[in-house]
Amino acid sequence: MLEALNPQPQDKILQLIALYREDKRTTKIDLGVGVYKDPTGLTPVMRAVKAAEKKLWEVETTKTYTGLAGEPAYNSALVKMILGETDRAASVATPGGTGAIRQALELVKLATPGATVWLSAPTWPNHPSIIKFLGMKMAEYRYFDAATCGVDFEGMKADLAKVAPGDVVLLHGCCHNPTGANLTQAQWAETVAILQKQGAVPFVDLAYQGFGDGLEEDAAATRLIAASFPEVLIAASCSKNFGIYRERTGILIALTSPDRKAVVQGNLNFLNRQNFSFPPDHGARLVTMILEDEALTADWKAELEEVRLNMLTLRQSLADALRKLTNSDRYDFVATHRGMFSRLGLTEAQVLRLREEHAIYMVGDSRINIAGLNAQTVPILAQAIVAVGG
Ligand code: PLP
Ligand code: TYF
Repeated sequence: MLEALNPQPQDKILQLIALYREDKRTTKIDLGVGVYKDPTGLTPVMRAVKAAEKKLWEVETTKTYTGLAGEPAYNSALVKMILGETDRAASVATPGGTGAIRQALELVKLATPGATVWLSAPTWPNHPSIIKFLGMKMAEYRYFDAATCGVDFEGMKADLAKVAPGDVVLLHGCCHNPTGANLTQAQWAETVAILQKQGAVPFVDLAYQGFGDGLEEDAAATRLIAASFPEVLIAASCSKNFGIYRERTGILIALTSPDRKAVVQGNLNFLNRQNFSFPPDHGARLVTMILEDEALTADWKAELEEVRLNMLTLRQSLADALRKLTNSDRYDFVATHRGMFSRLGLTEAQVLRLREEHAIYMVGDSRINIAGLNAQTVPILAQAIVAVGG
């Protein structure tokens, strides 16, 4: 049986981690995988997470199974953090944001097997990979303007006008991965109007709430969408904003009408059961403990804000360094982009030269993880970009 298996394509982002590890040069710089790193290069356990873990050890009395949808307290705390008060949300805890995306797509397949899922071009590589794996139909809408490294909003609008009723449109709620280019509030409003006109079902991937303009600000587009459509899917991740990557903590929210909520919830529970029975609880429990405790919430928010501002400072200093070295404003977009990533607009050959000649690792499409930089490496990167003709 197993001899019938063929090799599977590897994730380019994860491949880069292995290449970086093998590199013996001590000057190497890792701007690959999207993991937050502090100025010393560490991905720290957040203070509030540590405190919650300590408390959990003291108060936890059982590790018996949780419910199929996870612990209700987790779901309601996270739904509130993302959407504010709502009575339209069916939800299940999932293994990370990826688990939520997978379950959302399976839900779409259950409900409307023929629907096309629209993705931004480009998007996070796991989106098309999972859609293809599930045998679903897929289409792309233009998103990134290579000339300006901003959003190609005219192209996006033209493509979204071709969406058929009932099609699912996947939108990055904030901090677009891999480009870092994001819609303005006014552009979100226009996008919503087009999708309403087309009869589309929005599917929001929210993996970086708190990494862009702030915890509330980064939820604004998701909240606008929630208020504008009868049905919305939201796949959210706690990996980044709580720094609990390996605990696999996410949530899938399906907004629906009150009379459909019980059936939708039942289908979400059903999908969890088919795939893994009960969702992981440790990370979800930590998140709940933080969000239910005023002091822990305040400390977590303060640290998340430090993280966000550190990335903004790095953005500004990289943009400044490139402005000086190129004597032009063509890299100013680095400072306007938001989240962990910026696509720099370099060619694959330039990205390869950066790796081979300068030991600087970024994804092949010239996406950099801003948090991989620090005050010392910003000028090194800027000089290397110019040296390879960027
Ligand atoms: N969606 C996007 C756009 C991401 O970049 C990520 C990765 O961090 C995820 C979803 C899911 O992350 P995780 O499964 O680690 O929670
Ligand atoms: O885009 C990134 O770098 C993060 C981390 O299969 C990641 O989202 C990358 C690949 C992957 C899972 C997570």
